[in-house]
Amino acid sequence: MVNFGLSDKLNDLMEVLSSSKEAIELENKYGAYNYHPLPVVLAKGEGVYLWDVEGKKYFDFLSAYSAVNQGHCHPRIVDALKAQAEKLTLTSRAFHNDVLGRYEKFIADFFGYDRILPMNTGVEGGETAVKICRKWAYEVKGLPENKAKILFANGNFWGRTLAAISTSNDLGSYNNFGPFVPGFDLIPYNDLSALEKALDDPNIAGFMVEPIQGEAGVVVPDDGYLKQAYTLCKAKNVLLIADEVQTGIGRTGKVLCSEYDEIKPDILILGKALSGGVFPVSAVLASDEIMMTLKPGQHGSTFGGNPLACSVAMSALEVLRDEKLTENAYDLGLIFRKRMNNMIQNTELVNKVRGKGLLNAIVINDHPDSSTAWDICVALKDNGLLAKPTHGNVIRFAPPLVITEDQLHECCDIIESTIADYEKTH
Ligand code: IF1
Repeated sequence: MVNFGLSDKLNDLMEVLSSSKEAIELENKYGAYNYHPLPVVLAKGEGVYLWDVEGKKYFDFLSAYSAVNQGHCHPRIVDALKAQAEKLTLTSRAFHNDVLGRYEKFIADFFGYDRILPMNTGVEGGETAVKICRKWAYEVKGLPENKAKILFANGNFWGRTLAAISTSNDLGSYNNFGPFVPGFDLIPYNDLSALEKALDDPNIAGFMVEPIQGEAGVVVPDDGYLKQAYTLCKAKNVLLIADEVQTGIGRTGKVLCSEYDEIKPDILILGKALSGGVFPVSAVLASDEIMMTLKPGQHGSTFGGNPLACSVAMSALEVLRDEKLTENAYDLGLIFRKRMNNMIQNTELVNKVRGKGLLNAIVINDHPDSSTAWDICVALKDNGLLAKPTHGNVIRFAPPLVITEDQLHECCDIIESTIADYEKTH
């Protein structure tokens, strides 16, 4: 206990404040500067709420980039974690375990695929999908060795590995990390004629795409884009790979965002909320024809498919289903965008709202390099709501899918009053 020579209450406050300041100082002193977090130190999470070390309560409107769809520390998921953690956490895939097979059947049936390859992070899911697509291209489609190409859309984001940044057109993601992984071509997002033209190349193996581009600023393509992209790919025997790491698990008001276009991606990548934010869990799902091109020893990971991850993921998917979180996301998303669109009528500061379900964003009417979006997020924080800008002047709003209608209205009140106050004072 540090004695600041003040009254007990003040002393306690100073103690906690110092711990908040201390936490940031420790990160600044010992951690890599690969993030620029909002100035808040969180200590507790429950449902839609977060508390900082000073005990201040916030609504979480980022959900750890859509990894906490089921709400922070969901009791059913935490219980599954605890129960498994006291039995068996990791065997490696050198041996079988009594959870993996049950999980594989559960998730394959849940999403309607023949097979799953379990991994840990979203980007490992993407890497796995790229490898499986290439393997299929050589051994099933019959492309010439090392000639397979996979198409990606401008503005894509699927992680930070060298393959992932090799497909990026965002300087901040790839600058000074070369040389890059070959075999990837970029086309404009939401542009079917560009895709059709690119598919004339006989060496195209796959098209990997997000149904809504999250990092690019919650960019929603035209209705039917994914459906028509799928049709174009099928006509050329090209695999459509859906990166649903951020849009999946109920986030956009459907279990998978691809469902809006009534398509079943050839390869599906899941991550983030597949574990409810309790543990790193990702998965790649595909048909027998595609998945069985991988033979023993050709791909894997130490933690991939570990009993802890499998138990947590089954529980996280049960919560999604049993608590009807997808339906809630759909219904509350309509309410949220209605309120935000009403807000736009009364402010110059925001000129657009976009999204599906509870993956939404507002576009700030200022230069992308301005600090306005950041400053508004700091003001939102002060008013009890945590959100973060993505790509300059876009603020993403993505609360846990457990949010109630009343809580949503309370958050809209906070957003509207913060925007109004900011506009008055700037
Ligand atoms: C960071 C962004 C979001 C993803 C999609 C795969 C992955 C991600 C659609 C990889 C990860 C995270 C990464 C995290 C911040 C966050 C993010 F801002 F970076 F782009 F959500 F939009 N596909 N997104 O969004 O999953 O390997 O991270 O588990 O790197 O800063 P991962």
